[in-house]
Amino acid sequence: MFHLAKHARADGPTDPTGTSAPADDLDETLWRAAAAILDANWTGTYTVPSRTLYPHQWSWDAAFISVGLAHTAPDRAWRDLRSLFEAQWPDGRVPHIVFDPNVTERDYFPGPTFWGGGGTTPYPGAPPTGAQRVPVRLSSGIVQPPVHALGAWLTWLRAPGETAVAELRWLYPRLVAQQEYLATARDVDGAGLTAIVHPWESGLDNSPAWDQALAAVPADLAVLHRYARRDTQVVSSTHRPTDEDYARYLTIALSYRDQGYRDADLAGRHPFLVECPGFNALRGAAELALARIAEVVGADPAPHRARAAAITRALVDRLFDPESGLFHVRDLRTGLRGPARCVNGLLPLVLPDLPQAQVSSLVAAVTSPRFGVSERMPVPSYDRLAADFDPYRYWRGPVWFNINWLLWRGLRTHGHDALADTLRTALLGLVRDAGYHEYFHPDSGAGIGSPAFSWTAALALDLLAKPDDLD
Ligand code: 2M8
Repeated sequence: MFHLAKHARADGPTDPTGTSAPADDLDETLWRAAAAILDANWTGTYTVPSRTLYPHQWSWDAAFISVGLAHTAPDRAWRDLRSLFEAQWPDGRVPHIVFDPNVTERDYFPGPTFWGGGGTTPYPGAPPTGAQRVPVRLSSGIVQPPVHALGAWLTWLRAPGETAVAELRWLYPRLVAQQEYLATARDVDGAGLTAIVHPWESGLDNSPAWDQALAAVPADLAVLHRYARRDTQVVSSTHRPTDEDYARYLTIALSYRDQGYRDADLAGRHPFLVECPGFNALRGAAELALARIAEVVGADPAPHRARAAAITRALVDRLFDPESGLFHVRDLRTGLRGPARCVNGLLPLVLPDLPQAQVSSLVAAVTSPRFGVSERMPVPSYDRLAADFDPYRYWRGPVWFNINWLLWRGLRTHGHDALADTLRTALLGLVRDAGYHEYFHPDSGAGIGSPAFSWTAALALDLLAKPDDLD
């Protein structure tokens, strides 16, 4: 076990002159570089994913970031999570972006005006901000995968103590409300799985997983022309979604917004409703983390364990395809499972009670030519053998650090330690050679996107520390 306490600071920036030393000099260099990125991206109350591309707070980024901060600055990990949950809506949803009022609309699109349809309230029915200056931050109205209970639990494990218990007490009812929202308002088919209402809710925004369901949404370029798309002004358009797909994304978001972000009767009126295996696997993992948190704060862990087991069963029943050996998305508008083999189809590995047949099948996929992990390369975001595998375009081929960190944990959970070690070697090799990029070319390993990306740095800290607990 790595001596985490040596690196943990109560608050403020990580001390670059600290004298504690990880196992070897190379790791110390990597450690300090990662900690420095988290310092540079810290705003005072939370950490931005990237100063240049994502200048607000993102939901699942905050959870991954907390896992890294737990090693270097646990007080900041708790502050980050608190900051996000202070923007939780009354119905329990945790918005996917919480906006910084000091950042202009020009610096990120879609910003608060888009999501607010005028930009004056953080959620329908909220008191106005403006003149009264109600201290709430504006947000988007969609969600991201609920990795926060896991982030909170791992933060507690890595830096336990009285403060951590107090933070868990504050967070626990809010995490429960988040899960409750996803389990009720978003269980559109009543089969025990959450439906996402927008590809961006998956976190794997532009994945081929959504292509089949998206094809039914009109690509209305007039919608696109009403707004100024910013991403392609700062990143090559060959890396980002096509204009047609981006028009579909805006159309879906506007449909949800213009109906007040209501979830009742979604099936009859919303153009995109999909069950995602990655999202639901992480919801199951969140229940298991909540069971552990419940034990610390004096609540009953049993209902959380029961819910996790029910999610695992529903995933296997509804989203596993015995022919491909992977989990696939299900389009609730047609009832069809999507054909694309995507990395979200591997994520149920994070569930400890996944039946052995599915575990074996997913492990075989991780080592197959389609996803083929080696000491040189982690798992790509999409099937390498697919005709439309694209090494540059967002989530359609490149390697992402957060997904691989989750798979690393999943492999260890199921006792595949040697394969997990191979994956860890590959991940650390990537950042050693290329730096803490947002994502990586799946053949050359070259860094792409933001060069100082928070979750890459945060999760590399966790890999470097190699904690031996997997609770
Ligand atoms: C990417 O998503 C945002 C929209 O939410 C974007 O492309 O502008 C995704 O990679 C998402 O998973 C991530 O949370 C976000 C911020 O890092 O960037």
